Amino acid sequence: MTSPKRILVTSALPYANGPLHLGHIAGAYLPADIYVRYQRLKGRDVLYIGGSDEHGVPITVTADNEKITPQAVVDRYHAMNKRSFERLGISFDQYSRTSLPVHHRMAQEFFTALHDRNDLIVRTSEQFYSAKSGRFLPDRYVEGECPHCHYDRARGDQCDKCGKWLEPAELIRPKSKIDGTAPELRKTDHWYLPMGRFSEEWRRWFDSKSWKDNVRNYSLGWYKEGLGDRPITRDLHWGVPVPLPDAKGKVLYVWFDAPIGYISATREWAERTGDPDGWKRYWRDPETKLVHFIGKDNVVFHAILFPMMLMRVGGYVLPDAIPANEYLTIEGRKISTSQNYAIWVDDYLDAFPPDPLRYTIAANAPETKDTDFSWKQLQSRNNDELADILGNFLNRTFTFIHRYEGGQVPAAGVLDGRDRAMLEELKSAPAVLGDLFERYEVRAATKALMDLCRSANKYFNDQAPWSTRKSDPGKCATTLNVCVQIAAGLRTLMAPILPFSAEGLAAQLNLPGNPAWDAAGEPCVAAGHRLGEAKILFGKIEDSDIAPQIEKLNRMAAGTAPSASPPAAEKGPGRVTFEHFKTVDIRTAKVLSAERVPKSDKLLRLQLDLGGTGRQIVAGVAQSYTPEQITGKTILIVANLEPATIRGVESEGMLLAVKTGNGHVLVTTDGEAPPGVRAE
Ligand code: B3M
Ligand code: ZN
Repeated sequence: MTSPKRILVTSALPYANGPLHLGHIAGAYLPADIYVRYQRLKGRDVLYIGGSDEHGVPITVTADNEKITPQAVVDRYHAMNKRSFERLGISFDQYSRTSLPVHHRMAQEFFTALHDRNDLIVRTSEQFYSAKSGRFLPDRYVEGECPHCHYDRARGDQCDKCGKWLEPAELIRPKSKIDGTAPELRKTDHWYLPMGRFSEEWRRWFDSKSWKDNVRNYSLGWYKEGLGDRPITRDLHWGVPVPLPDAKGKVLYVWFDAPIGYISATREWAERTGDPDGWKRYWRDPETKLVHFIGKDNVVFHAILFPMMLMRVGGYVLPDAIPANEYLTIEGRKISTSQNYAIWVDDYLDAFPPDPLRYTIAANAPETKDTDFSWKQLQSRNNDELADILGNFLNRTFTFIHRYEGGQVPAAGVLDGRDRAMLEELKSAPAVLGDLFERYEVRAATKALMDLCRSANKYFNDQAPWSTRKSDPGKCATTLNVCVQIAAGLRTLMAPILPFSAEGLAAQLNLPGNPAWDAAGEPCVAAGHRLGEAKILFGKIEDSDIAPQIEKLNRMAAGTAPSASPPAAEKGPGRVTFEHFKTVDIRTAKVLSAERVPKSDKLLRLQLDLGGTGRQIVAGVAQSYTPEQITGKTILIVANLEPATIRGVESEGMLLAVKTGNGHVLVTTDGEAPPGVRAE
């Protein structure tokens, strides 16, 4: 494979309209980050671009719902998502945003270039207009009766009940969602990209490349339907203004401006790094390899619309690969933000370190079909693979050397066949893994990495240094030396997928500095080298750690969980109505007896008096209260929580406690209160 002169990698720009969930990560971010980290280790000139998509109707809808400005919405979620990516180790060179002036200018330049070459056409259509609010109403701002199934809350563009696509004018008794009035239809002008006109030019380019099946199929599906004329402007107040004098109140369609965001972000990066023209190298030199990482719902925009825009404006590189992923489901269900069913990245990271998630998703990436994430799977991938294979191998090696060799790497003697086979396997690993990364096959690369760890662990077992230490000290020294060479190789080979652990490993190896991919297969640690302190790299994930997460998902599935919102510290869980609050049954309860739940250091099983009736609950306060300390107290519980089985023990309710720096403090009543009384 000839290597490209430089690589420009993009990940889809997430709407700054809500927090990130695991579906986002599996689709467009983790695979891209792994690819980029690998290319950096290869020493390639690679630039990784991302940012927030800050335009589009969903953002104005959120703003209207919360009665804040669209700018406030995007400011909040841009900051939040940028931070979530950092916490997860998604290593953008630039994380930009499309509300920046540099982006508005860039998007307007594109529109003007197409307009000046007569590549756009103007059309008049009818659109709903609210006289009361003095504005045009985008399709999803209008609701009415579906002409097909008579569902009474169909939107202007689609009926959610029967799924049919609608024209706004087809709705029966339409109503504005903003002001409740009956909107009128008004004539309005829009600019269209006549995609049909350019479709053969596009097709020739498309056929000259090799694409993933899903990219090929979605794109050709669109193409065969006829590309037609697509409007690229909208009547909206939020977005990039159309740069024409007769286009007041009109903005560019979000899917026109958003991909240009990749270019503006590169410009922002170039300016920030003191090389204002540097973006041109990446976008205008045909020797750049451009790779778009996206989810499957974004295929046609990246494979057809954006390349066509780039072709017509001219002078830009076109994508070389679009490794689009399928969807990740969670515990067998589709992720849905509108139905509040998801695992939020920040919620995960508040409870667990980033690498186990990166590893689990990478090992099960939805590359060719939808795949499922479950908490049990995270637990077993972490415990059975990261901890018991990789972690175990490293830990055995290091503790052995610290205990018996004073922390210094012993010299290797004569290698036997087993040693040589192991070193051969290490030697071929950079090319094996590298080929898979080059082909965007993260799943297979992750498996190959763990297979190497498995071999290493087995090698340690087979060579049994604990017994050769006495019977054949030379052989023992050789084994340990080989193990350290493998550990040093692993530190580089695992870095794309497990960057945080790779850093931890580098410290334990006492090997600072930037490793090089191609050298990872060669022994590089000198005899006598002093190791750093040995530490456990991967802690175990207990049942009691994932139980609350599973419970949270069950509540989401049952529709009883609070909806997604910024972390409590930033915003609080949001407001509830009094009616809603009244559905939560908070009661006093007296603790009659308590005992520890076997094999758990966090859980207590409590028997409660609820004013004449008994109740059993399981509470995670065992690290702050002994059974003796909690018995006799009057506490507050949520009495109507869905029952759950925690560690095999039935729990019918949840005790209220606050988390402090060093444990939990129970919420109790100020003064005497009988058990079983409802809080109000
Ligand atoms: N914001 C859609 C999405 O988040 C859109 C991607 C833009 S990529 C230029 O799925
Ligand atoms: Zn319908």
